[in-house]
Amino acid sequence: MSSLADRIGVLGEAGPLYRRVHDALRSAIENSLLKPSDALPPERDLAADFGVSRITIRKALDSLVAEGLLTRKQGAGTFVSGRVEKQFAKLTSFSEDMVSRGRKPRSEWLLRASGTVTPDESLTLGLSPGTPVFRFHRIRFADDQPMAVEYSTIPGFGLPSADAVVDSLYVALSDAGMRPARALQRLRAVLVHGERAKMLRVEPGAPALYIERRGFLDDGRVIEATQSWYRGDAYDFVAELSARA
Ligand code: 16G
Repeated sequence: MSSLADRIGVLGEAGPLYRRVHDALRSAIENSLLKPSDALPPERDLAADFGVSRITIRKALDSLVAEGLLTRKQGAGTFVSGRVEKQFAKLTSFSEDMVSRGRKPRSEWLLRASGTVTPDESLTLGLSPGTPVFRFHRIRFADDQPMAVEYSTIPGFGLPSADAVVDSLYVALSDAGMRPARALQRLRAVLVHGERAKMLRVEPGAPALYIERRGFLDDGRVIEATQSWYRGDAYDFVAELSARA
């Protein structure tokens, strides 16, 4: 099999050597020559293949790790991290986000059930305690990589039944004429432990983004309350900011 350096071709001619290796690997990732979760060859092989020193390779990899394109796993090596960029201002679903990036969305069900509003939820959803709701707890995957653990609560009036949600919650809500028209979102950095770390396939204590979304219908009713724990190494939120008020 041809080496990675062979497949990448010649390095650029301008700038420091480590930068040229960095740029070559970066475009290999951008052009899907290297795919999410792919392991990179060991540093000494890369050095031999590119005809540069190991220090140069190490420096190039360090900067790609700092940019979030590569991830180092202790004892296992260096991998393409498969980050996904999310436009923060767009009200899209997980499935849509993944498909638009050429990834295949998939979910593992933890819970799909009907119940009634808890006192805590009644504030978030603006419903009286005891009102019927549906609960959907899922591990969300892009291809075979776990991206998020997500707990959604939908008021009973939003869906015909819990089984209405098959692959995408937003498809089921659209079918019922209940897709949120706008949403409020709050996020913060957290560390994940225990079961949640296991489900995301990260080390206990790894960083994650905790996001709460409250989705509203045009008439102002809350149609969705979702808590998500996104893997810190898998998601980039991009927001467009304007200086105009
Ligand atoms: C996203 C939303 C979540 C929504 C889900 C629906 C964020 C932070 N959260 O994960 O609120 O319930 O998409 O996805 O973007 P689905 O239609 O693929 O089930």
